[in-house]
Amino acid sequence: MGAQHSIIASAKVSTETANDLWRKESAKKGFKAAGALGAAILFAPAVMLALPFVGAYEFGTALENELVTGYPIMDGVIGGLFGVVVSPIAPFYCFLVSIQEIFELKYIHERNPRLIDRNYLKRAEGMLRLDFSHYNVAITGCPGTGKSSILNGLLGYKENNAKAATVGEIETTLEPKFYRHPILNTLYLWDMPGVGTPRHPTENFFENYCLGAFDAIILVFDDRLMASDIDIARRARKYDIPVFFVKNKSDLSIAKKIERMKIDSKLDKSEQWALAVSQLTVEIKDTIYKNMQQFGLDTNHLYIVSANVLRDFVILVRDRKPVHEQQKLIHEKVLITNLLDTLVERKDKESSTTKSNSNVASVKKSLRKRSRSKELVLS
Ligand SMILES: Nc1nc2c(ncn2[C@@H]2O[C@H](COP(=O)(O)OP(=O)(O)O)[C@@H](O)[C@H]2O)c(=O)[nH]1
Ligand SMILES: [Mg+2]
Repeated sequence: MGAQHSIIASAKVSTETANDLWRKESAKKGFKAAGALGAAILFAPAVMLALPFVGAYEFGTALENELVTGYPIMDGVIGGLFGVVVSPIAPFYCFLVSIQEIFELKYIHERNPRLIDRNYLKRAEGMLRLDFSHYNVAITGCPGTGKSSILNGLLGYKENNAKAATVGEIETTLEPKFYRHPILNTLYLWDMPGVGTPRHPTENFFENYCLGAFDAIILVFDDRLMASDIDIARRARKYDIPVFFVKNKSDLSIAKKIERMKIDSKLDKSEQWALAVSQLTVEIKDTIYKNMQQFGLDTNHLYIVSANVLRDFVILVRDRKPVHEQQKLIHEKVLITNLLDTLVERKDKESSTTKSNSNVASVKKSLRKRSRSKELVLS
């Protein structure tokens, strides 16, 4: 971990955490709210004073057939009185309008899958050779968090397997590369370069690699969620791409906790493990889960895993061997199940809506070179 930190630091990797980003954005919002309040206080008296005159003018100058009383002067008086009656609510109205405008409340839950059009998909197809007849899942996150290890884990490959993605303490993945799943033939896992490095800055990452064209994104992180992770998750939400938040290296976190527990000799090994897992879960709830809530992200897709445990589990399933209790699974199994369920559901949804010419599914369909009907089944 120490060596890794020094390499990362020397490579000028972005170190802004989700907490830093939250503090920065909260401060900005605070300033904006103060501005909105100031504007409401400053301009409300002017609006209050103007309303009777505006009312009198609007009512008094109406077309003849729209006059209420038939006499412009009488209507003007009614309009003026109406202005007087509604003027007390002017400050509240001003405040609401400014708050809404400033915070852009209308756009908070914006989802716009139509951002992905034919050109976007064509770009993804041309640049990455994305094949839309398969399920494409991008594995992304900061450098060194274990993206390539998670990928190998999902494929059931040990590091020494010739087909495995390269794993290491330095930035090893410089260009996106896909790996076909050996059992689930329709599943392509993409090992993406680390986000937030000088070579791959956060701002352009999502668009440069057309992440909106993928079927799902696995966002891998270690101890902390970073600002770049939030950036990717927010953009993914806009494109309506499901994101799986994967806290990796849980084996290391647990080992550290057990080390601290050693004094308590009354607990046996599996009890110590269970206690450490519960402590880790509480920590994650207080930190990562909270970050996700703060930024309005889907907390249902937060998983605590170890790439090594994930790999061993996939190998057991592949070889049809029983999974023993010693396997020490946390969310490894549920991550796989939920990922596959989400992919299948998404494809089902897309194929049931292919009628509309402009939607993603029909564009993808038209770009497909060949169709396959193999089922995604992990027995
Ligand atoms: N103990 C442990 N080490 C891991 C785990 N995942 C990755 N690593 C190690 O973390 C380092 C970086 O892993 P890598 O997959 O290359 O990270 P990437 O840069 O995000 O692709 C390597 O030394 C891996 O062996 C894990 O779950 N547990
Ligand atoms: Mg890598």
